[in-house]
Amino acid sequence: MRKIIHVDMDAFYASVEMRDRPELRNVPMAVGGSSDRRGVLCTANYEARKYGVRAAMPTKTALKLCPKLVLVKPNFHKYSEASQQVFEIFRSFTDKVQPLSLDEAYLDVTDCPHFNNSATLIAAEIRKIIFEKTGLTASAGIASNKLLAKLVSDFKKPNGQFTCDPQKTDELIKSIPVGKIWGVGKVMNERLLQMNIKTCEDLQAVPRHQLIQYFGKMGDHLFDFCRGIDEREVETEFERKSLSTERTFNRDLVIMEEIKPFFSEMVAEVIESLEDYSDRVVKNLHVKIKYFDFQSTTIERQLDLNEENFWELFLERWSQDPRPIRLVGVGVKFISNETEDCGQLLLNV
Ligand code: TTP
Repeated sequence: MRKIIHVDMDAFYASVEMRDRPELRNVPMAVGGSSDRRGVLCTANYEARKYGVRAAMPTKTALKLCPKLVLVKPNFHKYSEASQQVFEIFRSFTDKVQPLSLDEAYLDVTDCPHFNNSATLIAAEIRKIIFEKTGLTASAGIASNKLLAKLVSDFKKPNGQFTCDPQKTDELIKSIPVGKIWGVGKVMNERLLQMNIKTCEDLQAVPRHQLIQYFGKMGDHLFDFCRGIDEREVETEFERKSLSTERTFNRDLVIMEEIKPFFSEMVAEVIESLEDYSDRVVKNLHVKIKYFDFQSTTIERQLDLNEENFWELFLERWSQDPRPIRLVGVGVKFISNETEDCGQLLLNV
């Protein structure tokens, strides 16, 4: 049986800011863009969350919910520095670390010799060292697989940990809402609710073939996941699938001359970032448009990498639905290094 720890830093960006500015510690605060420039929040501290303030919320809405909210501009350099320190600590315990984001990772400690191989004690030690070295708190979930470890790492948040006792997994998983299961997004959750399936116990009543019929390959996983079974390994090799950048405008734009200069900037940024990926082959150019009503659309095609082509793609998509634009993004998708994609490419030639 594997021993997996899921570590997740608490209110990460906000905690870094509170660490560095003590006056922010006991007030509701959030990290994000300002309301006059139509910013959104990256995250909020727990004080602000009491008012319903959440990550990804427009700053304007957050200020309505909590007028005293103190807003702090993000400083990504600081977050990335803290993240590097945290990942160094993870890697001092095991090589099998799978990052999920700057502040979150799975660790496979099955073969870790520390603390007589007790994953619970290893997790406590990791959290203790993180606090000593960075001044930040983390929470952890400890279990026999990734699915359960991630599910339970929230149970004792903030600054706590929970170990999923293998004897009690069957009981624990039954009451978990299906929306909490890895891979169940908003749409699938709604479909399940329409079928009157709210918890993993409800889901357990559906035969595997039926789940496959409804949800394809994910249905196959769901059958196992709702029983707390997950064979996925901690993946240490990360293959980037795409590279992109985007701009949110200060106001909604419809005039092409106003939008075009942003393309020059964004394309230059993507081309510069690509220098770090000289071993990768670009498959498609990709353009994203988000309208004033937050509806998004994308277009991608195999074209040469230049500003003109991005612009043409943008015009093609926008002319099909020419409404005011809130955000545009450009990027590239890479060809996967895995053999199946190469095979596909050969067939296409
Ligand atoms: P999360 O781990 O989702 O959240 P959190 O660490 O702020 O809080 P929690 O204690 O509930 O885990 O995200 C990690 C960081 O990623 C977060 O501090 C800011 C950033 N982030 C965004 O920039 N935008 C987002 O929409 C989200 C969800 C996170």
